[in-house]
Amino acid sequence: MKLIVQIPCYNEEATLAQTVADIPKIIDNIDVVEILVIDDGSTDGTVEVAHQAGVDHIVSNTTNKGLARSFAKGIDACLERGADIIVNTDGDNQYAGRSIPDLVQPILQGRADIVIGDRNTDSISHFSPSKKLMQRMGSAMVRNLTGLAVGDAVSGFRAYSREAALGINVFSDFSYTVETLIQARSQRKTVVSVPVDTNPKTRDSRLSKSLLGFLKKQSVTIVRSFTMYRSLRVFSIVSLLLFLIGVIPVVRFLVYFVMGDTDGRIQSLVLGGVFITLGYVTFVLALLADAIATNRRLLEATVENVRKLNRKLDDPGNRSALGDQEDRPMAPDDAEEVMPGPVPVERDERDAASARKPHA
Ligand SMILES: Nc1nc2c(ncn2[C@@H]2O[C@H](COP(=O)(O)OP(=O)(O)O)[C@@H](O)[C@H]2O)c(=O)[nH]1
Ligand SMILES: [Mg+2]
Repeated sequence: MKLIVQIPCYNEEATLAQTVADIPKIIDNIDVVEILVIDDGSTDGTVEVAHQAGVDHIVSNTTNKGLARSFAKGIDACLERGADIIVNTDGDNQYAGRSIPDLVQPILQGRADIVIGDRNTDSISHFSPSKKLMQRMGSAMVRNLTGLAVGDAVSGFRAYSREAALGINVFSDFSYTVETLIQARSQRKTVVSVPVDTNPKTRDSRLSKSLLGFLKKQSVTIVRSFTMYRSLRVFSIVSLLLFLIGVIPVVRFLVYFVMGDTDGRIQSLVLGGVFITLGYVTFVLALLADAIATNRRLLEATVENVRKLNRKLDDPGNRSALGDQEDRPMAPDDAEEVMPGPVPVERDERDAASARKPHA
């Protein structure tokens, strides 16, 4: 059982060494603990510090690409390096490394696919009352929308089983934390929360500088994720609201009409007609969006399977099972015999992946 702890870092030279030092190297029921740093185009000495700290792998973005993309790149790199469990933590040593064994426990016990480290934000003394309120509101919103029992939805301290990691697709530039939870719900993954410790503050949060900015960005992520994963429900609700708004003036018109008074009531009819038409169009949109979402689920399942096949081909044992087949160009007919499905593409991707050398 291999655990890889990934640390997305953007200019974290001051705190990275301590973060790495705090990660336990021996954990019950885990054979190997490795550390992977994702350098997000840092301009300070982050990479040197990572080397000195003895991390096992470093992957780098050429320029700063933001946390969400760095997170996704890290997950891919960990899978490529054979991780059975992946833990994500911050480079500012915000989360206590000693809580990692608790975080992976539910996955080791087969009780969870994803484990979220709950910081109990109310008890953190350096969080301002507005930040605490923001965290509470954000988590309550995600709980209500997804039905997942998570106390700290925006916590970056998480553990993913290999199976859950294979299903991750991050699209938003800002918050992968909320997006991956909504996705996990749609993929019927089991998400559990465990209490974790945090360290004293080392620096101000760079991601949530202002309350309003944070709320705005989180709201956009939530709305985008919901229209993507729960499109039928979202658009149907909007359609029903428009329809009901339209019915009121139309009924008003009809009542007056039956009473024989149509003078000046035609506006109600026009207004009602417009809203009812909009409601109908939105309902058609709901059906279309649902059809697209079904395709999306199929694509996600395909991507997950392609990733699994890639990892299988990365395994030297499986490679030797393929024999010398893999050393010679594979004709499409041969490909069919070795493994049904998209084998030629798999080989291309696998070769491209193995050509990429880890920096460590
Ligand atoms: N702010 C910021 N953090 C990044 C970026 N890329 C990677 N990170 C890392 O993301 C983690 C979370 O950032 P942090 O400022 O601690 O956010 P917070 O914990 O949500 O308050 C840290 O380990 C950063 O080094 C980026 O472009 N901007
Ligand atoms: Mg942090």
